[in-house]
Amino acid sequence: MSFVACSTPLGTGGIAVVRMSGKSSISVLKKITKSKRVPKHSVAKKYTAYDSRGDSFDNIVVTTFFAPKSYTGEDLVEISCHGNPVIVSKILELCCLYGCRIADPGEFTKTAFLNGKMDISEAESVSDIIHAKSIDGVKLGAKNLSGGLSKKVKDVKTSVVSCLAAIEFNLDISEEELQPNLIKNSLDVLGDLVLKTKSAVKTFKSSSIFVSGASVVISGPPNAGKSTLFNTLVGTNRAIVTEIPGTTRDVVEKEILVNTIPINLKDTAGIRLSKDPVESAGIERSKEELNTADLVLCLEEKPKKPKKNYLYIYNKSDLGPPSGDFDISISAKKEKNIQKLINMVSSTLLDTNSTSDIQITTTRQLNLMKDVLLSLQKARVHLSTDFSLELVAEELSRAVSFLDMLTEKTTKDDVLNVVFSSFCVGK
Ligand SMILES: Nc1nc2c(ncn2[C@@H]2O[C@H](COP(=O)(O)OP(=O)(O)OP(=O)(O)O)[C@@H](O)[C@H]2O)c(=O)[nH]1
Ligand SMILES: [Mg+2]
Repeated sequence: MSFVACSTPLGTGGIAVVRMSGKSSISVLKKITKSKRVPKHSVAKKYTAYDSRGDSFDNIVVTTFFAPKSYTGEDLVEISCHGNPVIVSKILELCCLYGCRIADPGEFTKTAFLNGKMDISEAESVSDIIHAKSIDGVKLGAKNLSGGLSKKVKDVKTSVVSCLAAIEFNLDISEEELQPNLIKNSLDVLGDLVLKTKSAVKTFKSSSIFVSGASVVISGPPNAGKSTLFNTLVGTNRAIVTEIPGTTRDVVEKEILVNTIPINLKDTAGIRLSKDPVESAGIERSKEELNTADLVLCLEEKPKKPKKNYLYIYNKSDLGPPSGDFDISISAKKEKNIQKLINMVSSTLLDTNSTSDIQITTTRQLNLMKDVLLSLQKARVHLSTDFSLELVAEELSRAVSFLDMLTEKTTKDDVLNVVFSSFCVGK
């Protein structure tokens, strides 16, 4: 059965686009437009839309794509109507009346995947392109959509397969007759692959930050200047600043770009023992935020055991120099050293050492890449310690199947559900 959805956000706008995919799409279009002609492939054409009583209600522009040369690989109709939710609802209602059903979230892309128009990693990158919170995240999605990730993963797979072939060729041969340099050559190849896979795993943090953004929490004792720093970084007087300790209660958030990195900056209540139930509730919220933060801007002295994702900041430097150990000294009020702080934030978040030509963006890809790494590491251990070629071959085959899962053309239903459930209806 054909399916239909509005592909643009619901609400009022200049135009809205309704998409329909499946065998009956063209006949449904003909009924709505009272047209007898078959439309041309990939050509936009003006029509009048009629309701079931025969009353015209909108002028629409329709682009039709015939199977298999469409996004979904099926007949696909894109109706651009005026962007009034009432018109959109009417068109959806008519499509359903004439034989369509409403699409599930991500069903257009899922259908494209099932029809072999893209592999699973390319389908995932469609979601990245739509949801990325920075232009770098969009660019990464676009690169992976045009096969960037798939190609690199296939290169890794080719190396693993040729290593596996050499090992299997030597499986039934006695130790003395093994191909010369088999162990050494295989160890070299595996060493390279382990490094490559390790750096791919490391890219997840920065890639996913570009796509989904990072949570950066400002914390510290009351009156330290957290809200002042928040306002300075955000560029507006968003949070209330007073000289009274315990001013901030609720978490105040704002999405901003820091050196092109999308971050969700959060100002929190100063942490102290308080008898005031409202302040205590705010302090509890501060603590919850600290547990899930990617980075904490802590307006406190560095403890003996500094935390990895904390930057320890000395504020109010305009009043005098710091006496303890801090990562940086600033004045939030006088805007001193703020650019230096911004640079520290971006380099800490992005971990500039993690560069790789394989850039993964989803936790599904991350877990598979970690499985590949583990199998390669185990293969390397067997090859260098117990020389068990059977076990090496087993681990390499496992690595190949994990690599396949990264870019598969056909995938199990449960994986499909995970991938496409994050999509919006109409994509
Ligand atoms: N001189 C100086 N004063 C500052 C600076 N930053 C903040 N202050 C002052 O310190 C006081 C407290 O600032 P806030 O930003 O409200 O402090 P806070 O950490 O958010 O406080 P709570 O919300 O109560 O936890 C205000 O009077 C600010 O004007 C600074 O860099 N220099
Ligand atoms: Mg405050």
